[in-house]
Amino acid sequence: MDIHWFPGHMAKTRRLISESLKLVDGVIHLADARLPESSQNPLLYELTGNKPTMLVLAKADLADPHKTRQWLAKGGTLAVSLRDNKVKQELLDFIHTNLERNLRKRFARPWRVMVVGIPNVGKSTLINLLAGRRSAKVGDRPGITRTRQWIKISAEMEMLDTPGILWPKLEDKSVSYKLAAAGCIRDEILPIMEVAKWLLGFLGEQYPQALARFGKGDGLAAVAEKMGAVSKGGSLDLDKAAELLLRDFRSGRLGRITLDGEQGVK
Ligand SMILES: Nc1nc2c(ncn2[C@@H]2O[C@H](COP(=O)(O)OP(=O)(O)OP(=O)(O)O)[C@@H](O)[C@H]2O)c(=O)[nH]1
Ligand SMILES: [Mg+2]
Repeated sequence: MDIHWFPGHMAKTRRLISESLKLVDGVIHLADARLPESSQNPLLYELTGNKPTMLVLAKADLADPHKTRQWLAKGGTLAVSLRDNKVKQELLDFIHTNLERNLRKRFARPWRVMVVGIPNVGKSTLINLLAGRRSAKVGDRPGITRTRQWIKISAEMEMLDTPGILWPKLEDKSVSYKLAAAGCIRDEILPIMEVAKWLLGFLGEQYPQALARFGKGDGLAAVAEKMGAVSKGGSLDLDKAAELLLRDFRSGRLGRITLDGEQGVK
């Protein structure tokens, strides 16, 4: 699979990030703890160049804690649940330490930090958590933030929220499935049935307990049966089953699952 796509708003975001770079002291590259490797956008590393960049993994509450620990063992990265207000101080300390370590000059003005990442990872949620108010629009689908927005975090820090951006060519089939399963690619880009079948295969191999409630039946048909996905005529509705399976994966109802292997192993 070679998905060639780069919607106009992502090309615009690429320009916007490049132009904003000179205004900021550092960059938070936000990725998803369920795909700590595949959700890091290589295009963003290219764009941000040697600007001090810190990697933060959001959605740690949905990820396999064992794999997250393995992943963090190298150090330098923070994994958090942005649903938990208690991580606010930990995040602020992480950001301050990173900026102070990487910047020789301390300006009289507040720190300026830009938050970048693929769609739907939690960029706006992170900013709202730090600001202590809902300044940035948040939503459980990709493409919520449409333009850049400066938000005051405190007297010492301002943050720039940016729209999510992917890279122009999704070459690796399994990366595309992972991004789609985690809700970072709109459901229209990849057929939902294909994504759900891939997820079933992955879970069957790596997290069989997540599928236990569907019984020993076969694939999506078993999911449709157990979840009552039946069309008007009474036959099993596999599209609906695919949708329900993905919904349950994304919300954590299937358990805490990480789709990437150990660091460096996809
Ligand atoms: N469980 C869980 N959900 C989270 C976490 N962080 C964000 N979310 C949810 O993820 C969804 C996307 O969050 P946003 O903050 O809108 O993501 P974004 O990166 O700004 O997305 P775009 O603006 O579309 O690029 C929302 O439903 C959030 O509530 C987290 O740490 N854990
Ligand atoms: Mg956003």
